[in-house]
Amino acid sequence: TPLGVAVIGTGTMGADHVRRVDQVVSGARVAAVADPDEGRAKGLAAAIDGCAAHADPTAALDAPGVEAVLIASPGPAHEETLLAALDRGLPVLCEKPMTPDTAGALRVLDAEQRHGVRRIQVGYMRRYDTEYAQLKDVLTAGELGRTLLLHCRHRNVSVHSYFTEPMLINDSVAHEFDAARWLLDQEIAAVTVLRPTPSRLAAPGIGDPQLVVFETDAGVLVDVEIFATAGFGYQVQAEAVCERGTARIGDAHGLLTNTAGRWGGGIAQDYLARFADAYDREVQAWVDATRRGEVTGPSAWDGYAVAAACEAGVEAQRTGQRVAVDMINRPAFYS
Ligand code: INS
Repeated sequence: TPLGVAVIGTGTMGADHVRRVDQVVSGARVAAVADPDEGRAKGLAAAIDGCAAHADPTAALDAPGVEAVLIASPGPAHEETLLAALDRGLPVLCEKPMTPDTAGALRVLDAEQRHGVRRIQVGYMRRYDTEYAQLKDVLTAGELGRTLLLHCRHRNVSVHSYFTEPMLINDSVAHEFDAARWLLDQEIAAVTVLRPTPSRLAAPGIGDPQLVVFETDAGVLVDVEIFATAGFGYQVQAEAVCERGTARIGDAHGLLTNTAGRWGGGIAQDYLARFADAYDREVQAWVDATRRGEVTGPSAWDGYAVAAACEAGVEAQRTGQRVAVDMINRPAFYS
């Protein structure tokens, strides 16, 4: 029988996950949805057989047939639902950021360790993107030698009205923090943020773009251009510079045409389009692992490590200083 999933939060991401679990992923069904906007939850549930709708997340966890939880509510609401899921022994896929700060992330690590077995996967879906996986394979194979530098570009079309400057780090560069840790198998040691004169098209109060430079514990330098109001499209690129060559992803995603003296192609307009395959693979892998009784993918430890890098990043952004990342030692539970 298909795995009964409760989807908590039905905004842009949550609604897309409801569609994915319902129509794309095999071996799972949406057993419940929750959203503070109960009308919205009911609207989604109405189209799905045997799907309950609730305003309260814990009511959705307790709905009949729920065996696993996909959390897609806003970051500050994650901790409460994560702890409630652990209390019930339910496996979880939690969207990024796991928690908005390290204090919350540490409480989640404690709770999962007290629970005794890993239950939490965190939604850093770039690890499931074909191009990222290719880059990881190339770097791991070692033919290019050691990685020295990683150049990243992270461009969004525009920001929501509730976007704030720290969100450039917490919401956006969080992906590069996780991707760099994963690609290099290293932790982030220190973060510096540099700013040009902001774009005149940037949202009020947000110095956009910014250059976020971080150092890993093995001395790799990573630079990230974060440009949240780039306007023209959604673009994520990365180039590793190694001792014996370079490896680069994200240049062209999809069809390239030549016509009438010009060449070119389309550019995705948002992350749901650019990373559609990655999200599909991520959720399928989570469902498959859950049905085998396993937990794979980015862990709560990864969620914590990114939160620690984000904390340093936001302070670096505020002060203009180089800020060291303050982290606890990795518990054996997560090794
Ligand atoms: C979104 C999402 C996107 C990222 C955006 C962020 O929440 O995580 O992948 O590019 O910057 O605001």
